[in-house]
Amino acid sequence: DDLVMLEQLDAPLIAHCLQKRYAADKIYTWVGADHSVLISINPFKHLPIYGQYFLERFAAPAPNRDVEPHTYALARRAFRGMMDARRDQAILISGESGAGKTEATKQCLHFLADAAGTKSGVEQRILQANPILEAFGNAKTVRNDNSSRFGRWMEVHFESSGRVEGQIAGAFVESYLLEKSRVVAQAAGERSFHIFYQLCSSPRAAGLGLRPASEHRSLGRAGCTAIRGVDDVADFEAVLSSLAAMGLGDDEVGWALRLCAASVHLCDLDFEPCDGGDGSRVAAGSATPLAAAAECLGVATSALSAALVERAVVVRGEAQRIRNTAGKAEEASAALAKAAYAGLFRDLVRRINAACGGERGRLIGVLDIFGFEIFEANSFEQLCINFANERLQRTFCEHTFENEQASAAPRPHLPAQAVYADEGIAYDNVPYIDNAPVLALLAERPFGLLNLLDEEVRVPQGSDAKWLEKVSQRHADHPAFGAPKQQGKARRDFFCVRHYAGEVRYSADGLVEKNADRLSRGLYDLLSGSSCGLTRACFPPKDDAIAGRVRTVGEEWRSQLGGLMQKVGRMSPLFIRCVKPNQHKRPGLVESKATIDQLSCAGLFEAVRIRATGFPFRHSHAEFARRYRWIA
Ligand code: AOV
Ligand code: MG
Repeated sequence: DDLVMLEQLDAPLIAHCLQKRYAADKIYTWVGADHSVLISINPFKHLPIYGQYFLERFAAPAPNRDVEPHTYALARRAFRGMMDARRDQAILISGESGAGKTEATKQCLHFLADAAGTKSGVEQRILQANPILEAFGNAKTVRNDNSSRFGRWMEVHFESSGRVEGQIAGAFVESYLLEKSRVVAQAAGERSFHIFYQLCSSPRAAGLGLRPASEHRSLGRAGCTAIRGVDDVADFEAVLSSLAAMGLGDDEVGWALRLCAASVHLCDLDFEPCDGGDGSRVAAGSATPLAAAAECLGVATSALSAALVERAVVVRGEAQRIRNTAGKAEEASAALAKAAYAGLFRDLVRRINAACGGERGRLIGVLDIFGFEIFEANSFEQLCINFANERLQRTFCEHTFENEQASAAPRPHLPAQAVYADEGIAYDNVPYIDNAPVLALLAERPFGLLNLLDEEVRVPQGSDAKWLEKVSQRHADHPAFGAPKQQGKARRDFFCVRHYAGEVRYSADGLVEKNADRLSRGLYDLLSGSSCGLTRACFPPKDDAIAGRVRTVGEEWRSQLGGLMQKVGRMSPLFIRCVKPNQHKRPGLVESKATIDQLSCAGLFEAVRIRATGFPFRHSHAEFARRYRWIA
């Protein structure tokens, strides 16, 4: 059950052991006796190891027996750590797309809700938040039928004193980087967010002017509207009941669905050039979606079409309106669709927090972030996602290698070697791969790729090509950077980053625009002038006076992630390292090379060795005496 117990600690043996366990349906394995690192290998089938019986079994493990590896066991360890050591705990879940992070998150939350439930039922609401987040934030990708297209940090707060000590007090969820471009278009074989297909297959569709998903451009063009084994109709019912549980009334649910429908209609609009091509208008054939979109947004049809075919600019201090070409009008329409949906998502998260409220006492946080991604075409989204995974990997390194080899209680100021030397223990340092250089390449001020991309948003006439030129010069010799190569006549807009989990080829095309994420003032004002109060509340009127420097998407994300990592740094971390055994979502199949690559990229082989050679428990004499004196 624990890799550290192996007699030999070489990579092939470790991999062999995991493979054998997997074949016997033992998908979980500990790394180290302190049970703070758990490996999970996606079974791609339902295993009878969850649910009430197992929740109870893991909540009260038999005395004098080693605890079996399980997500429940790790969650219990977090709970005990919080109660006994009185320290906040962070469960950090990582792994590539489709490896099982979201499932592990749900299992941990389920355990906590069950182990520390209350009479108020707040733990039920916390669990009910999940169907909503998944419907609005998950989608089918080629990697995963239920891929999280946003990152989330979920805090469960516990009462820290009195008779109710240890009971759940509330929860808080923060969401990151919703991939809103998916609202408009998807890669072949992928879907937009689940909610759209659920809505289109429900009786409510007709009332919103929606037809079957395949007939809408933003839902059907990628050639995939149904997922095998997924019942959109039933899932929709679950979402509706979860929304009700969060306290949304019928009018609010109706509003949320109208915003979804508006996004769909906006993407169905066609524009045709007029007046010699300088201007454009909504094509005659698009009258129906135009009217439907306007109605769903609560704005006049004429106001909507005007906001799409014209934009306001300030020339020499004077506001002027210039006309959009058909192409620009289409972009405006897509931008509006994305903004409406993103505003809705933000609002739903806010409502979930209001319903689960109660930030007090101690907490256990669970981080379920989009996994490391390598697609055919990698863009801004992947750059941000992979950056986050690098940061997470860094935290793992710090915790496992540097803390192990460096400081640890009771003498945090001393490197571990010094402690070992002091105690007369012989110890060899284990070398490991440090991903600090990649992180520096991506985001070290002032010349990191993302930092320079922010600059490019601000300089006049900034462009993808100029940015690429700059970074290629600046980082030509960086070991983790691959500058674009001329390939025949092909455009040189690709560059490579050697991430800890593999080399990724990114396209520079569109990076600046995606980072800027500008919604024109006219479109924003359209939303904030909606006749629907709920929409207005999502897009409060902007005051020109306070509209200062706008943050880029990358900056916002880095600051969120930085804040999170700081918070996590003050907590005791626990890690679930999810592994995807094959790319075909098939049970029982382990593709050795890819699996070993994941283990090795995640630094797990070194982690096993370090934990076996090191001494993870380092109590002070006083602590030891307090804890174990009763034995004597
Ligand atoms: P992810 O969260 O790591 O990917 P998920 O947790 O969504 O991956 O898992 C992908 C799929 O694998 C699930 O929908 C299940 O079908 C299956 N699966 C995962 N864990 C288990 C388990 N313990 N038991 C049974 N089936 C499982 V992404 O969100 O794409 O990075 O962005
Ligand atoms: Mg996920």
